[in-house]
Amino acid sequence: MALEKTDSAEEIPLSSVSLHVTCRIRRLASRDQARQRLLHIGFAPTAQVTPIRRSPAGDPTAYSVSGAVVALRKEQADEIIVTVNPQRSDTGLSSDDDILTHLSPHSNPTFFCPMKPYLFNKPTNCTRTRIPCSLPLIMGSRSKLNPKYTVALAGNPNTGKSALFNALTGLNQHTGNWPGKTVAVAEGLSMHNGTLFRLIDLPGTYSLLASSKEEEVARDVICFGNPDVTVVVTDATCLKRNLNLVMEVLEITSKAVVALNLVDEAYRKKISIDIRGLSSSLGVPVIPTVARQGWGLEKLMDTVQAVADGHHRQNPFYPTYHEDVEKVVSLIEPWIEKTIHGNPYLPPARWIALRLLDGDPGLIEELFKRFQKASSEGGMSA
Ligand SMILES: Nc1nc2c(ncn2[C@@H]2O[C@H](COP(=O)(O)OP(=O)(O)OP(=O)(O)O)[C@@H](O)[C@H]2O)c(=O)[nH]1
Ligand SMILES: [Mg+2]
Repeated sequence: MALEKTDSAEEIPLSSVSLHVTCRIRRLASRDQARQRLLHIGFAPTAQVTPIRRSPAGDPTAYSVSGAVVALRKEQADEIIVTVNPQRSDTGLSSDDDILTHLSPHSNPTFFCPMKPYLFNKPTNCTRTRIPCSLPLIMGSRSKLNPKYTVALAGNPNTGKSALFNALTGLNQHTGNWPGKTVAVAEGLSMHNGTLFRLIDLPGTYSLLASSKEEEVARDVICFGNPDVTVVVTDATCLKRNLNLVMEVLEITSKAVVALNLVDEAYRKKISIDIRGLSSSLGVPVIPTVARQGWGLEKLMDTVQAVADGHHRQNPFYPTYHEDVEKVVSLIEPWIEKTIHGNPYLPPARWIALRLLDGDPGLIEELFKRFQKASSEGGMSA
């Protein structure tokens, strides 16, 4: 059914919008986890969406949203309330300025990417040293070498985590099942400026509110693995949807670095990004990279090392929530603080308080297990 709307203010479900008609999301009718999931995959209020393909059976439909293509079932699209904007056509690019302006209301909303494309093909001066490839690397336990720092590579699916991991570790890597889960995770070693790093290539995740086994593994490493540095690998061509995970990670650890990957693609699509502004808004370093070419990796590892050594002043962005939420958090946070007693393998008390309010059953179960383990090992007060 072709949709011929002239009143752009009329709210309709996304499922009723015709193919190739661009619309803007007004609100989500779904609640709780279904709502969170839609937000995490880019269906956020104010985002532009274009239905681009429908399966022969009529369901699901592929949508271009926040610079990516995502398939939704009709019942999910029914819950997304949109208005059709007949003037604008979707370019497939995200309006990252919305979120960046939100992050820093005083920052300049014009964006620039200072790189020139020829730079991406230039070989970089490599100071990493190759390590003998016969190292027995199985989740660290049998490694004869003692890496000084553990670095987790996190990020949305397809942002180039494995490309980055391969470029940094070469053949010095091993893939094994994560303990207790049938999910393959690769880890490897990389020597940089004389310091040995253990890198973990995590499965892609949109959020720490995990909804698959892969996402649970990524969540467990970031939340409970106490990595020395978490590198969040983001896709510069659809930054907006990637920033959700960045902000979730910043709530857990200040020892984070953002790798702004795929800047070659962003340049090709004429997307410009104010990297310095982004870094100052997030309060952590943002390093542009082209993992496939190995471009920017020296600077990335220099920065990772500086953060791990504590030589980089981090001032991460912490979101504040509605005053009712903040009131409850302020009531339970001191109790949690007293209970976890600075245990490094448990996330900060504020984060735990917020997750208890979220009510994600999988995460609460995991937290409970960790609490029990930590208290049986004597790491917590009563
Ligand atoms: N143009 C370009 N392509 C890249 C870059 N980094 C990675 N890629 C490509 O992007 C695709 C996905 O890269 P992966 O490294 O597999 O992404 P990933 O984040 O590990 O993906 P998942 O593990 O599935 O979450 C591959 O085809 C890479 O070659 C980059 O900087 N520029
Ligand atoms: Mg990968």
